[in-house]
Amino acid sequence: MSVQVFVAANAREGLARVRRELGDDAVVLSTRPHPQGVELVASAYGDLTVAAAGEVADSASGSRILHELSRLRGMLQNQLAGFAWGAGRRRDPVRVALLQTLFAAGFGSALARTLAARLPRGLDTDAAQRWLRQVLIRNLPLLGRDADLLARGGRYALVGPTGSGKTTTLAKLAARAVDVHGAGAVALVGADTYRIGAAAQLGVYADLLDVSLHVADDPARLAQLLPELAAKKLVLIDTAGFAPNDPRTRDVHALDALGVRRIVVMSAAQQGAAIEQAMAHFGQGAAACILTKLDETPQPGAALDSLIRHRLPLAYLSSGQRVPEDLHAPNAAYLIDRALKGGQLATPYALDAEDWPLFAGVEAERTERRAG
Ligand SMILES: Nc1nc2c(ncn2[C@@H]2O[C@H](COP(=O)(O)OP(=O)(O)OP(=O)(O)O)[C@@H](O)[C@H]2O)c(=O)[nH]1
Ligand SMILES: [Mg+2]
Repeated sequence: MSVQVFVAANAREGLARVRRELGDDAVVLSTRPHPQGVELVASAYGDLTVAAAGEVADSASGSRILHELSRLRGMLQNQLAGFAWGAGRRRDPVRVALLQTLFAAGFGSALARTLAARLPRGLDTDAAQRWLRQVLIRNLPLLGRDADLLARGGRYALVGPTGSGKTTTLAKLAARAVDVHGAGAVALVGADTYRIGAAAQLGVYADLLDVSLHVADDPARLAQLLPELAAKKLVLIDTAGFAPNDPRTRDVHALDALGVRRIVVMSAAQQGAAIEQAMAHFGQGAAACILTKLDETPQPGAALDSLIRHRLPLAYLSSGQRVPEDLHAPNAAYLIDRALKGGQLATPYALDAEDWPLFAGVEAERTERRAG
């Protein structure tokens, strides 16, 4: 086993040298203060394995030693990551505060890192937070007034995960369209023939609004139906909700071939990973997104993050169950302010001061490794 001693100005630099010379899997056996900074005793991981196999007759105790070493290695790496975080915070406190703001508000690390890397130099903390707010507002894609789907009309299918609010949102859109174009210009099509009660739910709205209602069990029937509805200014198609990885999501993409534009209906109350998965399945090639359940969402950061990264324009917001009242045109400043404010909520999921060094220290280590 070749054990080497490294002396460096600080722990982060020492760890970087250990990795450079002994590889990413190197095990740091001990650290202690040194007049020139810090002394690290380290060994390449492979050497350890060989030594353990050759020197330790009892394989059970050998594996215990390896296990113990690996535990120590984890502890030390966490500590070093903490040092790295401390150093990073001292060196660039404004950038670190910006990352903290984004993570706390539920934005993902990909967007947070991209924004932190573009933060102009020389800003103080307040100016950086103002810059962040402006950048987020500017980058949140909204459907422009000229592209308003109700004013322009067309054929739209509302797609998205189960229970995201597709049918309720469709009713809200239909009610508004009736106000603008009259009941005779609007048609509803039920393509949800999977869920019991789906057709009845749509039928209630069609009766209330006095608009025509049609049923299309499959894409072939929809292809026949659409020419019959050519005179309608707006045709709204209610689709069945699927889990994003359900093979039936193929039906959603069959709509494109019929010239039907997709509107993704997404609950902002879902966790980021679920939003991302749904966006990957329903969002590609979609015309717009409608975010629902804003009223049930203390932290809409993850949903906004997804729209920003996928460049999918937001057409409307839904913030309640009432038809048609709870549908609103989106306002980027309002949404971003809500998201940033959501980051200040004290929830059991918020990282507290002691968690940050570990979390962000690992981030700093990773960034440094990539840069090196
Ligand atoms: N709080 C709140 N509830 C909403 C909102 N939009 C819809 N809902 C409720 O969410 C539930 C599901 O709404 P639906 O419109 O049936 O959802 P869906 O996407 O059509 O559901 P499936 O067809 O089963 O996939 C209903 O109880 C709605 O009233 C909203 O913005 N806020
Ligand atoms: Mg539905």
